[in-house]
Amino acid sequence: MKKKSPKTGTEAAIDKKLVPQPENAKTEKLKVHTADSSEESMTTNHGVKINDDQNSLKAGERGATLLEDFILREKITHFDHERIPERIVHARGSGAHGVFKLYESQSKFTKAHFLNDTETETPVFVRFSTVAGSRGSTDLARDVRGFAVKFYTQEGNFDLVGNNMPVFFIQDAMKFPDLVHAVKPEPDNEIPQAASAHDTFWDFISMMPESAHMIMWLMSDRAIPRSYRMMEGFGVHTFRLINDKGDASFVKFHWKPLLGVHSVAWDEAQNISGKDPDFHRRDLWDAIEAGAFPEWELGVQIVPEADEFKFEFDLLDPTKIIPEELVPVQRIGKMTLNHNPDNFFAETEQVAFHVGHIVPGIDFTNDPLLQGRLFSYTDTQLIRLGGPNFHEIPINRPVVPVHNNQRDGFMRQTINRGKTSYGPNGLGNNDPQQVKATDGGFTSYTERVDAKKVRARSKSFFDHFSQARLFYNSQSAPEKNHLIDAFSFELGKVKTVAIRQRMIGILSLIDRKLATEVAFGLGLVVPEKPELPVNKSIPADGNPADFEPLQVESKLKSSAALSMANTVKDTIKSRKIAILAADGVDGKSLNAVKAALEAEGAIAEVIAPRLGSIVAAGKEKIPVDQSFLTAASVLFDAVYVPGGEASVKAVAAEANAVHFLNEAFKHCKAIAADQGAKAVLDATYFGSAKQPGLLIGDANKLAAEFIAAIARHRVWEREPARKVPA
Ligand code: HDE
Repeated sequence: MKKKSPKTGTEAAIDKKLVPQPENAKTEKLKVHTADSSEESMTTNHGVKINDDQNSLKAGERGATLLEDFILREKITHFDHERIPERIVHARGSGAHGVFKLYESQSKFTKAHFLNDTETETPVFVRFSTVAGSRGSTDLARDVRGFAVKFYTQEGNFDLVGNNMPVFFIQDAMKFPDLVHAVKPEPDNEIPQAASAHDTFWDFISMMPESAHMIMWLMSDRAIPRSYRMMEGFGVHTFRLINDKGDASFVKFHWKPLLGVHSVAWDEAQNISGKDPDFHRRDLWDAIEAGAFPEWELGVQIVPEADEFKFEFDLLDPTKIIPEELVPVQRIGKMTLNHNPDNFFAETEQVAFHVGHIVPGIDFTNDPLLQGRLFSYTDTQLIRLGGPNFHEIPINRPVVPVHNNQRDGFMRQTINRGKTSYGPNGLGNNDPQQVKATDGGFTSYTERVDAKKVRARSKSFFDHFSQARLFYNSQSAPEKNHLIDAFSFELGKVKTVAIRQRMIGILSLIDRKLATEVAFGLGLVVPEKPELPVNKSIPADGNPADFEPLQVESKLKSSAALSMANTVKDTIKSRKIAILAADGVDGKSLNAVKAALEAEGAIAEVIAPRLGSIVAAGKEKIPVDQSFLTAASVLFDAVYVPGGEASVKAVAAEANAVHFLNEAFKHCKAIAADQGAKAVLDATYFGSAKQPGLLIGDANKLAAEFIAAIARHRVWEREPARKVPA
């Protein structure tokens, strides 16, 4: 049930003094403006009460509008300036408020207060996003998902600005603009929107062997999540933890969703993009509104400093994971998202994340991608949010007071008092004062640096294929098939044959069978010895021989954590199940399954030929949630067809209902039908013969088996058997 508190996350946080208004500012506390608070007077932005908001000021009833109408001009001017530049990447997103609670103190590794104190609930704001598409693009693009978390800690804001994939395309920030230019719509015709399946992306990738590992993740089903609530999150880079003695450890951050990691099928994703491009947004919003709060556990992989060089790969290389078999992920706390934003623009659009927002006890490493990011995030906010005061926007404010000698600038909110805005000063008690490290003042890790200034990359970054292969070897059979299909689709959309051929070369260095399957679909052959295009991604004066990728054979042959098939959980909480019915439905058959599904926390919707209600065989009225016109199979996880002679006849004769079932079958969803509803199944292309995930029987006995089948997410083993495409 709805558990929403009347306050927004930001407002609640302000009330609890978690997000303070600027110190000394005369600004009023934010007021909750709700549609039913009818006593509010309408005013201009300068507080003048408005008498007529319906008509502009004219010279006579039928005359010209007068320039002196300051109320009209203020309103239109504000409207004209409503848009701000969208994020250059991650423009499309969705946010939510929540809390983080630690299980056990991590003081052995870090002095960060929020990772030491198990009593504190740290407020968080999370923004999920796609990367390539514009703000209005579909949620279901094949893409990486952003997973950015702002922790409002007692020592300032810590932002964990991660993705749902643990590695990245490139090793050096220098190449980021090239990568993004390549994946964005092509510059001559601005096609395609939110898609990597085009020439410029694969042209670039086929010449960047370092992206081999990441494109395996991108072509896997991880790139088309079922829900933001069912994605893992990763900090990607290796960071440092520092304890109160100054000892450092390396750390990789993980988010593990308690609902498991699940994806949709590619055909499903493309359909959802048309039927409900806001599918992920809606799913997150609805789940929170319904009180089915999404949860993730924060995991850490900790590597002692002494073990820095113990691995086959370089800890600083962002194209590598630390396999969980080598360093287990310890789950140290839980994040719960429990509050939708009140205003998308004020919160989700204006939130400004930055990998450089760290707190004492956490520090950076020299990962060259991370180092470049440390510059980019402030820089991008300056243009996007219009100036250096974006930290004063409520969603970005820390929960602790801010005092420093920074002043003025566009849209300054704080009204600083006094004469001094410099330090040291004698006129103002030398305030604000610096803080000793022992009292929480931030000090950087004193890493020893003794090096030549060079533009170069370490040889230890040159193994590009072994972890791509590890990923492939770790996938289940259906996951491997989906990878082959995804490469075939994406490269099939590439028009330049030479690019496809280069990609087949790269794939053959990862896995020959994968390359052969993809090449077959593209009408190409796998070269005996692929010619590596490395000479295109080296400096002008570089010797190609010095840049040959290393051919490393990983000792580890597969890693269980890399397959989503190993994350299936025993729950159908918040899953959506369609019930196809019409007048004359057997009410007992419908209600028994509906009640059983709802008892497990699922959402069961009755879909019928028209809205309103249907009349069951026993004459009771059953409310209809959606009609066949508005509902679509791709927006549900499973389907049930209850009995009742007239209903069964009507549903079997309804083309949209039969299509609904055909599609659900093709997308490997659990389907259940009452014994008396066989005729509906016989109208589909798959019929009523015994098949995995197709359950027919008495409604009361069916429910438990149906619930177990839905909890498995998809019946992927049915996939190869699909005959006629729905
Ligand atoms: Fe970002 N990235 N990024 N990125 N990134 C941005 O900052 C950038 C990278 C990530 O919901 C931008 O405020 C560079 C890796 C997320 O608001 C920009 C490089 C990872 C979000 C930027 C990277 C990310 C961003 C655009 C390579 C995963 C969305 C708007 C050196 C660990 C945050 C903005 C949100 C956003 C730059 C690579 C994650 C331009 C230069 C690796 C989740 O500053």
